[in-house]
Amino acid sequence: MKKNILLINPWIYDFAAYDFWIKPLGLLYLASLLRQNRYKVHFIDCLNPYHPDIRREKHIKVPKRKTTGAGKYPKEPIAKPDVLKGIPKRYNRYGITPRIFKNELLMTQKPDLVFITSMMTYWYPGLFDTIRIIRKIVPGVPIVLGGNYVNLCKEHAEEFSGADIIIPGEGEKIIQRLLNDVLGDDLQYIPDISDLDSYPYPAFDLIANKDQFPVLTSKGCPFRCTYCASHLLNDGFRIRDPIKVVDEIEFWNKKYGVSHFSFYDDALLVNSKDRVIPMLQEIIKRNLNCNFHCPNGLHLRDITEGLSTLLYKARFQTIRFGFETASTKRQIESGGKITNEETKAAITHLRNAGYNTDQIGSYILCGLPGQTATEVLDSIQFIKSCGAKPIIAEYSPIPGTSMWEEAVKASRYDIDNEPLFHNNTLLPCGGDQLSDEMYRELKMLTRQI
Ligand code: B12
Ligand code: SF4
Repeated sequence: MKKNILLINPWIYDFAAYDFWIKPLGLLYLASLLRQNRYKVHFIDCLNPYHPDIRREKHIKVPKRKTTGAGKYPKEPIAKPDVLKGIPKRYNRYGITPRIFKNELLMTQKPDLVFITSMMTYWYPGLFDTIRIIRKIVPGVPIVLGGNYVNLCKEHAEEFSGADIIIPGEGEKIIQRLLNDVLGDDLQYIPDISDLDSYPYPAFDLIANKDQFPVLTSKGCPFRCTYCASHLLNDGFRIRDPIKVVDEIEFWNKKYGVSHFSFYDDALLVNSKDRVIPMLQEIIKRNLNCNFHCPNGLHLRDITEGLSTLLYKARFQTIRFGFETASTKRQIESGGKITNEETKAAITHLRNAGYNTDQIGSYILCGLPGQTATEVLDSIQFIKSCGAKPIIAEYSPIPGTSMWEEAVKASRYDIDNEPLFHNNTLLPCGGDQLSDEMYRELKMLTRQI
């Protein structure tokens, strides 16, 4: 009989969470690989906003969703963890209710192994609750935990998560050894880590909400920005064949009629001549009836007149850039990924190609160690003057990044020992020069035309 692996996408517990095209892509890649190796997989998505039983939960408001696949999650208020008690904001569980989750577990055939993923480091309370419930309902089954929280806070996960096996890094790299150690199995198919096109497509059939699908055309990033963890999460910068990416998009479009796709790349536009340009040309040539979104910050430097026209023609509707700051000093010190002149030129190209202000969102980091409100204000005004929309991205300090030591010193919380304080909502590194009140004013300013 085939062995059975249960995959779980855990809850988010946070002050705020919005489904900005969030899907557990890494876990779905692993699901597909397991299937290719003849395992039976079952998936429970604690974040499924469309679970049919949600409507029966009288205390839960059924969330509004957009046709693009973004939207609100079902949510219910829960008690804050002790260390967050002083924060005057509601804390919520986002996703299905514990009752629905328990029912799902009870209805599932007893697995041989559980795989659970994790995303933000400060979302661990939802993850731990998920693990506790799995333990109770399916006792004696080994629970394997991976994903970003584990990659960035391995010791914390080992000490507190309650999982049996903690696996940092890309799952594809260790899956052979893991399944051999735990189940005594030898895999027949292992992808070549250096060739992303050797990976089977993610198991999107497992997700209920086939409203939009994420796409990866690469892993990693050639830059090393001081605040970013990309290099800690990926084994170098690797790219896919752009035509094979379009094959995948067309495949999902034909199979499920999915017409919205979001790119999860860290560096979608880098080396555009060999990657994104042929991809866009192919999308246009095939006349795919799809819309594309880039919620993750793109590199403005690579935007030219020609690339802007192609993006527009290929129906890239949501454009988000990682601009971060207009301070030349900080731009250089944090890695030099962009200058103000390049930003201005890129936005002009996009506007000339047909994009309006609202479609060109530019992330501005707020709450970096030592950052003043004036720096953020200047950045907002600069982006507005270029004709784009400023969007504040509150800084979340990440262990292992080069800015980490500085962040630990600047933070008003013990971020070194408590991942809950990495939460961007807390503006953990915002000091006297960027108080909560100043932050609110800045945020208001981004909304004014
Ligand atoms: C796409 C993305 C987003 C998307 C949503 C993606 C999602 N699925 O949720 C959007 C744009 C919404 C987003 C938002 C934010 N993000 Co983000 N995001 C990413 C990004 C670029 C990719 C994640 C991803 O899906 N990768 C692709 C898949 C294939 O990889 P994976 O899930 O990690 O899975 C692999 C391994 O982890 C492992 N694995 C995973 N699960 C399991 C399970 C088992 C059992 C095993 C063995 C292995 C395993 O194997 C998988 C396959 O190789 C990461 C950076 C990165 N490169 O990872 C940042 C990242 C996770 N985000 C980050 C941040 C800071 C944010 C924001 C706070 C930014 C801001 N200031 O606004 C917001 C917060 C969102 C919120 N509060 O709701 C930080 C993490 C911060 C933290 N403290 O944890 C990261 C690391 C980026 C960074 N700056 O360094 N993000
Ligand atoms: S360019 Fe973007 S993804 Fe790359 S290191 Fe800098 S912030 Fe991270």
